[in-house]
Amino acid sequence: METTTDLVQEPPVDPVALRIYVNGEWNEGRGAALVSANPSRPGETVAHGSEAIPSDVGAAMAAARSAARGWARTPMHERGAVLIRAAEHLETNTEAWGLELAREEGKTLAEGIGEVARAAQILRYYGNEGDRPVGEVFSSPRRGERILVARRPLGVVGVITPFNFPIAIPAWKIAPALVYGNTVVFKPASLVPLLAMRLVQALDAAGLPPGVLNLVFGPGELGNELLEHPELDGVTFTGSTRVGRAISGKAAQRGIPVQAELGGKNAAIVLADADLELAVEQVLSGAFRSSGQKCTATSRLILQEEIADEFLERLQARLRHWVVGDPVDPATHMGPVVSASAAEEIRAGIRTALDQGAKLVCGSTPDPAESETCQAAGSFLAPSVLEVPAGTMARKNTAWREELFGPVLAVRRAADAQDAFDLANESEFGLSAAVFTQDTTLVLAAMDDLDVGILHINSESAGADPHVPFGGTKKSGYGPKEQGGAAREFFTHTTTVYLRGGIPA
Ligand code: UN1
Repeated sequence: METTTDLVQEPPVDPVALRIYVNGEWNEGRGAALVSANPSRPGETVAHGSEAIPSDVGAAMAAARSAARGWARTPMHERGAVLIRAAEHLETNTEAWGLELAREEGKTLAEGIGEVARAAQILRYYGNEGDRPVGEVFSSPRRGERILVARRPLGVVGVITPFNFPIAIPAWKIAPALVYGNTVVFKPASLVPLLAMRLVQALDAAGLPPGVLNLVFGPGELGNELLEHPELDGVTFTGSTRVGRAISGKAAQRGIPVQAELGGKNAAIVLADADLELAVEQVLSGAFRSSGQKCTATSRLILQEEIADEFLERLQARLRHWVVGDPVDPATHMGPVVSASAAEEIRAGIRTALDQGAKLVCGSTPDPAESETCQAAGSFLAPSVLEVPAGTMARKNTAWREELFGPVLAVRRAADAQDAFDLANESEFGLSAAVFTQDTTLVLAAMDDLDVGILHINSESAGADPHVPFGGTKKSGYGPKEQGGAAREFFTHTTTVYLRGGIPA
């Protein structure tokens, strides 16, 4: 692995002022100070402002409620037109906001720019929803009658999002919420308020009526305030399984629908007949892009015994030239994780895994001073590969079992394809998996056997297109899936209409 020693010198950028957005107005928060810090450069502030206070949530909910009927009655094509205009704003600002994203979250500049472009693509996809079918028509057993299944919005929806895709995940929740006629109160992760504000600014500039979308910054308690608010009609969340389960429990108690997209412990399975060069490339990308901070990241690698040694050698050879450094340097493959405390937790996970018998193939030792990366302190980690030896303790190893949410890949060996699929299913999570093989019979077996919501054949475990369902099984999700037609299942409910003319048939 290589590290960039000198940080790229750029002109100093003034921190951006953060504002909350309630009922179409931008205001300073009245709560605690909120600082968006650059994880690559200790002490550098990307944006600052103040959190909202509980009464702002009340005001946001009231605004969302009073805007709800008018917005629901606005033709879907008009609602979509706002999203398309917002997409244009994102496209105009892709480079600038992509840079802000890299500075705020720590993913590389290319990934940051790619994410802003992806958010625009999501807005465009939902912006065209008015051109697609919106319900169903059934025949009736009675003369002179048709039965329609129409869709109606839920009403006021809470949107709670994580740090790791600061603009794409908000876009893929807010765009369907709005196009299907809901109004929204949005609480993003406090680590990435700037990109959340950029998305709301784009929608505001696109002409969204006041109250349809509201943005509040704040800690988990503010999320609770939102969840407990009597006007809330549904909540969509992406984040940890622990928080997601608590939110789902609260939503169930209140009897409101919940969509929770949670953790992953995604396996890449490399079978003996795979193209190893392709598989190495894809595993590297799946495991270490965005510093492994994706719910879809490859965090387990299952190698068929025959090719295991060769695969690990090739992986190590590539990692020797993997550049860890400032994400705005074009030479960098991997930036920091989102904060120094996140890095410390991941190091602790590596330490536990090693104590439990895992072997470090390459990467971060638990002690930053001994680590391979010269920037090991703070938020930087080396891409780390740990082999978990076979045995009764293997399934309990932390690196194999727990979502560490960092650049850590746990490896095990499998005797054959069936053994590999069984190992992949040996997880409480079921989000995505990747299988590398050229044998269609094995692909069909993988489709039958692997208990996941997303299966990649010969491509990395991460990635998602806006027009197809996204989400997992087991501990990885709860409630309807996201994206594509699946999003409609969550953001609308059906009204079955028995329709007759006014004159007896
Ligand atoms: C991707 O794999 O590109 O939180 C998207 C996450 C997921 C999104 C993954 N909801 O990482």
